[in-house]
Amino acid sequence: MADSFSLQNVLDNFKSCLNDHKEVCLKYYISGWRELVSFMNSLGSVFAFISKDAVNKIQILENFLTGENGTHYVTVQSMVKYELDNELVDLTKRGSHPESGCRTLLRLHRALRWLQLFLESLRTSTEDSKTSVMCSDAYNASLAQHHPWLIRKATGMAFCALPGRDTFFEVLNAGSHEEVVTLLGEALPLISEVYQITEDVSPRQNKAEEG
Ligand code: 1Q0
Repeated sequence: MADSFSLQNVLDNFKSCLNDHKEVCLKYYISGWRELVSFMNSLGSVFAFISKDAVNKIQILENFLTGENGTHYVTVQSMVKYELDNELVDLTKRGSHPESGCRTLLRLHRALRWLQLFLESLRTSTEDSKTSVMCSDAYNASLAQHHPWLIRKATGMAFCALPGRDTFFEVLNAGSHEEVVTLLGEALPLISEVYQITEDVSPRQNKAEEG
């Protein structure tokens, strides 16, 4: 993880994510998320409950990657195949494999959809756009449908604590507003491609989603 957040670091990780076979490398996927979490941490403690959950999920994937079966966890594709072939994915949370790579990845994958929507609206926003509105619109169109009422309420309150658009652009640490917009324009196709390739990985993965 870098010492301080920069949008460029996020971009670099998602750029490195896809290998020559268009497979998603878990190592860079994880690093990309770590960067994003470090950014979220800089926004204040009101986001701590989100950050904690994200770090927990990132850590689960990292433990698989560095664990004894790590060679199966190099790409999302190999992980899904390995876990499904070996019946390591539970259909219910109370099963014997509650924290499989597949279920953990799916939570982050849904969050990546939120990110994609949020960044796109940030990129096309105008001076009077509100980050909290952009953020919650993106959330309602993605993650919210998977979250219970309490989480939705807590998340909605956290969004209200987001800095305004100007400050937000500054914390992104990527130069002038124009430069940020350019960089967002470069980052978005990469994030979208990683999202889409993960989405297409396995029709069986969706069946395993609640496991
Ligand atoms: C900048 C504002 C950050 C807003 C983050 C939006 C996502 C809201 C997610 C709310 C999660 C609430 C905590 C608990 C959720 C879990 O119940 C849920 C399900 O897990 P489980 O094990 O119970 O089935 N977990 C999830 O859905 C995973 C959520 C992961 C969220 C990861 C968010 C990381 C955010 C990064 C900041 C991005 C900054 C954007 C701008 C950067 C520009 C490049």
